[in-house]
Amino acid sequence: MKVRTGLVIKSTGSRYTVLTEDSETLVCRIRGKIRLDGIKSTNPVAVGDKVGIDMSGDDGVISKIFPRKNYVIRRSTNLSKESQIIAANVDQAVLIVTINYPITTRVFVDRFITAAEAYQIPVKLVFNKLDRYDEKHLKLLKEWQDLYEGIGYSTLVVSAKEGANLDSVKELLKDKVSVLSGHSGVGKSTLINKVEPGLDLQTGEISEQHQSGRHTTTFAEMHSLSFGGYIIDTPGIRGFGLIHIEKEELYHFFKEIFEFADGCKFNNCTHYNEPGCAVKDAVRDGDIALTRYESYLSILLNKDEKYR
Ligand SMILES: Nc1nc2c(ncn2[C@@H]2O[C@H](COP(=O)(O)OP(=O)(O)O)[C@@H](O)[C@H]2O)c(=O)[nH]1
Ligand SMILES: [Mg+2]
Ligand SMILES: [Zn+2]
Repeated sequence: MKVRTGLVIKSTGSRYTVLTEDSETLVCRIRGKIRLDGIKSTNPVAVGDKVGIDMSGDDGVISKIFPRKNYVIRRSTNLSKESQIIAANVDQAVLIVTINYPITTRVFVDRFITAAEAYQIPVKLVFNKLDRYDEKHLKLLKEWQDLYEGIGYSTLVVSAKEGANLDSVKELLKDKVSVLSGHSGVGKSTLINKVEPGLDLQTGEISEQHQSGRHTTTFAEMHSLSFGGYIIDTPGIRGFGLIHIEKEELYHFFKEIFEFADGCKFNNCTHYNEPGCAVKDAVRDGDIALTRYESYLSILLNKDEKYR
């Protein structure tokens, strides 16, 4: 029996497009149930997976998933408790942020960062729509950049529409597997098209609303970049789900909070209402940004369960 290996670049739930080692594109099925990493998931194979394909029949059949470096998962939108693997073997998570048109909230950004930290995937922030900002927005933009750069996240400011700073985006993406996320309308597709014109992704459609409906499942697709690397576009997926993080562990994924937590009186401090909390002291002294602490509390106390 002939066995080949390849990279899953597209998944529709029942059919998987695999780019083989010799650069052939095959549409494959899965045989039976493949379970991996003990995850109960609606899709055992995800974009980014390296797989073994059994070529004995007419179709290629995925018979093996190679161990994953990491994976991104989210809760299903349907009522079942199953989760969906969005992508595997990701090198970095790029969040497209707009100060306005539409507004991206701090909590959204911080939730994204927290999840990426938990997945051990490096985060990069790309602020888009520079061309639309007035003085007030530019001031906010500077504040956001200073805050996140200060914590250790690199940022870029671009205008996908006007083509400003696209070289830096290319440099960021070159030779890496990047998951691109951000609210609907922030310009993900526009940016990808500008960086890789051959892709010709749909823009300006409010298709995400439709796609994230209760009964539809969305699947990521991986696009190969001519200058090296891959982008994983995640239509309908606004952020990462925040699952598998214990409350006591949450602060590990807020880098600057983690640094101060050593000084807390109790070693199981959740930095909420415990006495002798060095984190709260640091917030009061301005050493930890209030917005970051608010995001931390909002996740800790599960204030916005509705978030997806
Ligand atoms: N002014 C301005 N508009 C942009 C920019 N990037 C994208 N847009 C517009 O924002 C809308 C949503 O863009 P799209 O790429 O579809 O966003 P997506 O939902 O994140 O994929 C479209 O009308 C784009 O033309 C930008 O840099 N400046
Ligand atoms: Mg889009
Ligand atoms: Zn504390």
